[in-house]
Amino acid sequence: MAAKRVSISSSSQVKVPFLIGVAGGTASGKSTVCKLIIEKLGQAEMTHQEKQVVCINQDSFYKELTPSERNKALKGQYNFDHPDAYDDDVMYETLKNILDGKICTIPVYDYKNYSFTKDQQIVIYPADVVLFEGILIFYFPAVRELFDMKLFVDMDSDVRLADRVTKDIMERGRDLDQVLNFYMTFVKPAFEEFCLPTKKFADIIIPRGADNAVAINLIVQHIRDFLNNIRHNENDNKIITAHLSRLH
Ligand code: UZR
Ligand code: MG
Repeated sequence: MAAKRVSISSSSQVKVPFLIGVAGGTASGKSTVCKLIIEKLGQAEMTHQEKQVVCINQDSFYKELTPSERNKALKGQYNFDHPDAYDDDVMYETLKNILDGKICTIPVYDYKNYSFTKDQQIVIYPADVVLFEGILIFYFPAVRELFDMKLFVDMDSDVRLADRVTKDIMERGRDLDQVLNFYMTFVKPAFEEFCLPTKKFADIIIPRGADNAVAINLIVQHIRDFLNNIRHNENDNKIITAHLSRLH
């Protein structure tokens, strides 16, 4: 971690972002927590290049389905909540590239078609803070080690199921039978087996998710301190550079 901070203040000006992982069960409020953090930092209205804080989703790292897996998915028989559904190598490589200050392109997942959206990619420009959210982001050890800060959004499972039903029907084009079947067969068992045990890796657990204004404000203050520190370092750099150029 110390080595990463040094390169922020180096004169090469490579941005080494502060990487925050936001995990939690389905419909726990991960995306809303990320949105609130970004809004409270005053980042929501900025363009991608101006943004100091960006958010990416683990959905972008689903493995492409084979035709037979796609058929299974259509019949509600494919487990999207299992770690094997994700390409953790690509996830790791992408986060490494982001941490190296490289511009990255990330595919957009389309829940209605169980595939990636054609001709649409998100471009991630070097940012000061990157939020990475998803159900299993603390599951893969190599990925887990990349985070500077790990948050786990903890929400009552009845509330999560209720929200998941609404979300799947309204946004993901599913019907009630399909949603409940998916939930009981895959989502709930996988949460208990793979997601919940990763709570122990979190630095901060946020009870009641997005409703917990105190926790979110504390996290936002921590990010602000981090960003202010970067600005200080950048200013120090400019002063040192000015001094040096005067000496020459
Ligand atoms: P969040 N998921 C789908 O419903 N359809 C897909 O094509 C891909 C993923 C679900 C997945 C998981 N489970 O529970 C959820 N299923 O997306 C994670 N079935 O997303 O954390 O936003 O709820
Ligand atoms: Mg979400």
